[in-house]
Amino acid sequence: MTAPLPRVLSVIPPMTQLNTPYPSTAYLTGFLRSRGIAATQEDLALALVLALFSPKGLTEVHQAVLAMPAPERSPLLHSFDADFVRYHATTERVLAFLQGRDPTLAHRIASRQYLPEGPRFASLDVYIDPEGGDPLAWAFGALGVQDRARHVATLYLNDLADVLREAVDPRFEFVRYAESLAMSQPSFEPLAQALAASPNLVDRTLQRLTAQAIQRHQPDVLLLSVPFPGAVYAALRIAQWVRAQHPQIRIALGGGFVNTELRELSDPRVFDFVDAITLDAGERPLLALLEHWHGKRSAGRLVRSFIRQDGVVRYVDIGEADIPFAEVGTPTWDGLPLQSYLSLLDMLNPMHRLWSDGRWNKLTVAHGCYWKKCSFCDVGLDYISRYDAATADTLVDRIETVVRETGQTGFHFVDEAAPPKSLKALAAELQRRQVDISWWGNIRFEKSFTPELCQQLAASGCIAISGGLEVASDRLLQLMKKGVSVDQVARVTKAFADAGILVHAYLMYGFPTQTVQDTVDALEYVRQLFEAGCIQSGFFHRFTCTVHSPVGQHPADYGVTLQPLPPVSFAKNDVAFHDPTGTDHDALGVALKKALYNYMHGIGLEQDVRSWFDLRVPRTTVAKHRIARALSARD
Ligand code: B12
Repeated sequence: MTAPLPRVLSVIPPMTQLNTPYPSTAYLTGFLRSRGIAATQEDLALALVLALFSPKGLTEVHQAVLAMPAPERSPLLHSFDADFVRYHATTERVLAFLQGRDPTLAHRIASRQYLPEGPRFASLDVYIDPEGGDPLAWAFGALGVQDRARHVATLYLNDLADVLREAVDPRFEFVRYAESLAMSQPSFEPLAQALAASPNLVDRTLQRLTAQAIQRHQPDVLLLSVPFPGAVYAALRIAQWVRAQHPQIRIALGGGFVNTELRELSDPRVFDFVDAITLDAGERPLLALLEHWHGKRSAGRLVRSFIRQDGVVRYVDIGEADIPFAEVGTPTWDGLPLQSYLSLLDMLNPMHRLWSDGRWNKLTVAHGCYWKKCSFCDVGLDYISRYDAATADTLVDRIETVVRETGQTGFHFVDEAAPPKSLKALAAELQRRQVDISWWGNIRFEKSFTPELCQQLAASGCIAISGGLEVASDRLLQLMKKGVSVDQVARVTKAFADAGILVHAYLMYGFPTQTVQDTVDALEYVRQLFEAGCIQSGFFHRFTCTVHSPVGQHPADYGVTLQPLPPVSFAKNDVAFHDPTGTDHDALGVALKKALYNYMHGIGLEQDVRSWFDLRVPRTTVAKHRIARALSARD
């Protein structure tokens, strides 16, 4: 008599994001169910925040504040204590409002007479209406009461998160938790020490939620998904508790952080917490693990999995092929509390809000990247290198299934770079089937995104697009093998903007050989792109060299030398480098971010870009109407 198939529970550990579930558990649960395996899922990231910010949770936080000697309490903690009754009385209503369950409360929240206001509300003081009118009218107009209230409620939650950080756990954030304990940490020691420490209020709350989840699902196998370094500590706290209370449950770890940083894992202590750690796409390794734990496959025949044998870490991979993308099944959000996600409004920018506001379904248009050449990217890793597309038919089938299941029609396509050909076919199939959705995603600003294609994508529901302009410099874009030019990016982004699609540009600074002049000129290009209405939002990332990227693999080709890494037994990803160009990117970065923040609020676009720099910089060499000329060339 064969043993029943295992019951599998997939968990998103704290912290990833609050407005919609990070999609990995939905993907894995959908895949396992398509193979007849009993699979369920839980989002303990959202559950933790809802518990800590509930009236009961805030009372526990308040007790932690009161336990601190008064002289040690900061003004924030004093004002929290003074306003505690108001916080306790309002938090449940605010969460319900941010979940969309009590929209009429918006009027009271927006009045700013209802909620206590802490230091985070100072951010509102920068807005002054020249006529002395409503300083926020530029953002919300006369009727935008829902969004105005959402912003006020978000500042209220940010104040409470600051209190939690000061009184309970400085490592806590809404989108990452104790990130530094894992991010590029060559040794497991920092994590081992943190996990050996006695649990604080956050840990105890997470334990309670884990116990309830285990009770609810009675799993045989627990899958912990860690997409980012900011989810590792909590994942191991969950594993620690499950291993102690339910040693029969098998525990596996996987996800973006693992796939990028744990490829040279050798510290056996990690397996005091988990039984197996898999690399890259999870479908195939998972089937192998489940068969192994079901006694149907030997450990020697696992797929891309780290296990511990005789106290030593072993990497096993018999090389079975991955499940084709067209056969990984349709993600399911079944089991996740879709009505409980919190739509926050932090940054007052129409594009930027998409990352924190709205319960978006998440899907992938194609596995991997069709370009996979950019010098700063992990082009050698499977999530980039293995390009595997599905037909538009399959994609729209998945979309229709997800809409039927969730009742919601918003989609964030999570591709590294969605291929224009697939997006064109997808748009045509959506229109042919008259499937109405709203969607946004990431692309390369390549020339095949013609004005006609952008119009068609808009007609198929595309509302926003993000893409990499990186350093706006043709020399550096060439060195990066990005395959685009500044003029081309201007024309493509304008085509999207003209089609009514919001455009966000990923910007970079600090790339090898980048000079001060390159930086000033790049900012001038960005200024002109905002001025011409090509882009509405952007984010300046400091270039980080990773060991898997072409820069990390062939530093000499980029004129830099890598700093030696200490011996690695745990995580390896970022690597420091020396660039003889000697540009002070730290100082320049401050100016770039300040300018961009203002440009995104429509401020300072007429100013000479040198005015943003606190240090002396040369005048730009970019002609005043360079972007305008590039656009007229298009016409
Ligand atoms: C979309 C995206 C974003 C979006 C949205 C993020 C979100 N919260 O949803 C934005 C732009 C906001 C973002 C931000 C960041 N991102 Co990002 N992001 C991505 C991207 C491109 C897709 C993520 C996704 O949805 N993938 C689809 C899911 C289904 O894939 P998956 O999680 O990998 O799951 C598969 C496998 O890993 C495996 N698996 C997953 N879990 C498990 C568990 C078990 C037990 C098993 C067996 C298998 C398994 O099976 C799954 C199905 O095949 C990935 C790269 C990628 N292509 O995956 C980077 C990526 C995850 N991001 C990364 C990083 C670093 C970040 C930031 C921390 C950057 C920063 N410094 O701010 C922030 C974090 C912000 C946050 N907390 O949200 C890194 C993480 C790697 C690392 N070093 O840890 C990645 C891998 C890219 C990279 N190499 O740099 N990101």
